[in-house]
Amino acid sequence: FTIGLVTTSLALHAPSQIAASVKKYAHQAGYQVLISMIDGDVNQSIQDSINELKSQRVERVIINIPLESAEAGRIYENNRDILCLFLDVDPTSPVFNVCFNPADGSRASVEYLHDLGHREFALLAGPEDSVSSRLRLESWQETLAEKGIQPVTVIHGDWSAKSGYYSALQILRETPQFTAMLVGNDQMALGVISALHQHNVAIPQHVSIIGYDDTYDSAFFHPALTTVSLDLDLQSKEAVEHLLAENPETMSSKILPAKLVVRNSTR
Ligand code: IPT
Repeated sequence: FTIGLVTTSLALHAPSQIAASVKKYAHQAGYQVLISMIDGDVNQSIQDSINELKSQRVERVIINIPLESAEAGRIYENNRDILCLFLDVDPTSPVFNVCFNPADGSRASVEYLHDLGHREFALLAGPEDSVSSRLRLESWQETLAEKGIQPVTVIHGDWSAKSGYYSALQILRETPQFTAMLVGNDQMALGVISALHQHNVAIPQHVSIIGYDDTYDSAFFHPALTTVSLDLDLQSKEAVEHLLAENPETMSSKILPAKLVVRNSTR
């Protein structure tokens, strides 16, 4: 038996960790995994990938591509002959999904920094076309607004360390009056740390940083990164289990919690 995984770029840490875990749990259940990676024009290529998997007799597919609910619904409608489970949609979307709560960890990050006395926040979100990036950003902004705080700046990277590096340089140049930075993922946070070190901005003495993901490397950044931990291995396990359930039609979606892990990049 074979299940399919349609995934966004495996050059990114989180999706590659998910792919490794999906393989592991599928193998344990006696299934092979066919992986189709999409990097570029998402809308056409997802259907191409699904068609390719169908031609190899794959009937159950995990989709780890950021999709707004309407797009995900369209993919579901156009592929009623197979079972699609989504990993990167709004968890309240009606499509079958296993996703993280986008609000709990984001809210906890703001609360934690606010309790430490921070009032000047720079926000470095992920790409504008990613639903998870958008939901994390909205939750940061909502929590800050409840405290009467307007962020010093909001900018978008592309999830890569390189974009984190250049975004941090831009923020230092244009709006240097921040004491805390919320970053949409750990890879961008890695680039931010590098840029701040180069400009002799001490972390956490001058600036506190919180990332998002807690991928395997994040505890070994310098300083060890405070971040919102997503249990990607658990997400993959739940996804494989749900997808292979006896009667998947009766299976409901599942929302997984995300929690703040405090290390040395905040104070
Ligand atoms: C999400 C990661 O948090 C982010 O770092 C980036 O890798 C992104 O995936 C790529 O799409 S995790 C996803 C399951 C919401």
